[in-house]
Amino acid sequence: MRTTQMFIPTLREDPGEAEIVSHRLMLRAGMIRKVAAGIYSYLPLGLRVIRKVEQIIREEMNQIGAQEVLLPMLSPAELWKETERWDFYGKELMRCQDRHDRDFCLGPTHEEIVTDLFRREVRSYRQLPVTLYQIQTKFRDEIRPRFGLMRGREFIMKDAYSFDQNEEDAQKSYNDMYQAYQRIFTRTGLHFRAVQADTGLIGGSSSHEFMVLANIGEELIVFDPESSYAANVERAEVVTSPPASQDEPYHSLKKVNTPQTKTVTEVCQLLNTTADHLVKTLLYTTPQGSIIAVLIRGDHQANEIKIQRHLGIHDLTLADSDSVQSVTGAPTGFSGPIGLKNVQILADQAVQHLKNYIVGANEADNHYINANHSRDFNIDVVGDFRQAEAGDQSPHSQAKLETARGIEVGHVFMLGTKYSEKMGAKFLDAQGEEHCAIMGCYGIGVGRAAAAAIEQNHDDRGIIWPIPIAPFHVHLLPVTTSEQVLEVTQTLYAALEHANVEVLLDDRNERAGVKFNDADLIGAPLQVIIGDKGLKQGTVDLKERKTGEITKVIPEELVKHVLEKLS
Ligand code: 9G3
Repeated sequence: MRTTQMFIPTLREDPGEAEIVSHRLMLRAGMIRKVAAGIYSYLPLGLRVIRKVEQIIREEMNQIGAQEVLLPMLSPAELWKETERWDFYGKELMRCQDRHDRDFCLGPTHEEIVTDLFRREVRSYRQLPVTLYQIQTKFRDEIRPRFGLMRGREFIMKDAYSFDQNEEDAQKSYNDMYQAYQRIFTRTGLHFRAVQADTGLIGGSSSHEFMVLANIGEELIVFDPESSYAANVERAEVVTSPPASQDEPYHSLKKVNTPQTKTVTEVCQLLNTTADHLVKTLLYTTPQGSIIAVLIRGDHQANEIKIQRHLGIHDLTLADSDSVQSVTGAPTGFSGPIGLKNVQILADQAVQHLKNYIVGANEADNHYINANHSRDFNIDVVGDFRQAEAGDQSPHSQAKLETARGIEVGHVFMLGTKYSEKMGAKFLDAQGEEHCAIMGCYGIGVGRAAAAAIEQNHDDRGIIWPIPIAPFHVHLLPVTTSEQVLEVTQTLYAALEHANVEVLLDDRNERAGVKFNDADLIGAPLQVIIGDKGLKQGTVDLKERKTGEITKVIPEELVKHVLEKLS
């Protein structure tokens, strides 16, 4: 391709709205443009990368016998009502009506559609197993779309669904997919790790997330440096250590004045103690409008996913200040479990082992010291409600867990019969008996994988594409318009194309510096610089984008060198 024939609107300046490297560089390199919040157009260069990622995915999906389909972008409400997800998902599910006032949503995922397809078409165990996949644009009306393709509202997903006749086969489908994902992310050149993940409210037994390790990652993972154990913090189970001071006597409850202390740190400073002697009382509003309290040790972080999973609900939100005031009679920052009426009290297991701790007094500017559960108030449920953190005991070895940040680019779920039961997706076995199909579902964020590749492969000049997903392999850069330069450029361009090398020829009438800057920004793994000085010696410069290393080669041998470097 020639630059003059291609729509590559590069930007010299950093776009202000871009908070992360991949977003900034995709905008600057002319790969994407924003249309509305979380909604982007893919320009030619961006689309080439997307297509490369998709191609790798297709090859690996086909390899394990998954078959490509294309399901509709609009889903009829009826199917979502069958699984009760029409009401379960709130505003994130983008709803609309057709001209007959029939309800639809923009497909955020396709379990309902594919399960409906299965129940209509599959009768017999002889038609199993079947795994269907698609690469399609999804829509989720995220509250805070940001980071470009990383968290868009409209995004390209590869989603796959497996149907099996028994657990054993279903596990095989899951494992095949897991292995395919390993190959896909390895082939795309990403540095990633598969971690145990939360199955959320979807339920089911196994789930793994494929995390690209990067500091801007929104997911926190914990891993055991001495075993293969790695898990999303949301899922990571917390192993409780036995209580330290069992025989400390109970002291009497005492209210103390703690003016202007709203944070754990401030209270601890004032009372001259440490956060592990304090218990936070977090008040949450359930979707039904009731308030629950969750007690968490002061130095621990609540894990809302774990709390939601325990309650079997989805939309748990921290209570607003009005609700806090009406339930506790005090402003936020002074909530406590003592005297709370009609509020279910959950406590993290670490709280169970505490004695004589500090809690809010449900009164402005006051806390209690020497609070003790059972004596001063009752806990309704004890459970694992906190986030795992670095330094926690590994559940799989004697080691302490470490944390890392990751970008979730893939997710595999064992679904079991959750959808097939609700929707009646059944088949007949060899004895003529009916069974629900056992399902798995599997997703890859295509645009997110491309963005993640940039997060891991860039420098301060621009993108450094891994070869398998680079929009072009070679960027040809003639630096003058002399006859000799133009002639050699033409010959090399033709020779590279002939050798099936994907080459971008910067044929613009621009200064060398402008071309170099754009080439480094766009990030083709190889650059070929053709200048008069070199040609006098009979050579052109073959430059590696990643290392900056330059090899002087004679034009006749350029293709050979390029092919060597690309292989
Ligand atoms: C919704 C909305 C948002 C959602 C979902 C449904 C996440 C939803 C989970 C999944 C599970 C798997 C197939 C590919 C692999 C992942 N956000 N999930 O189901 F209606 Cl608004 O998507 N789906």
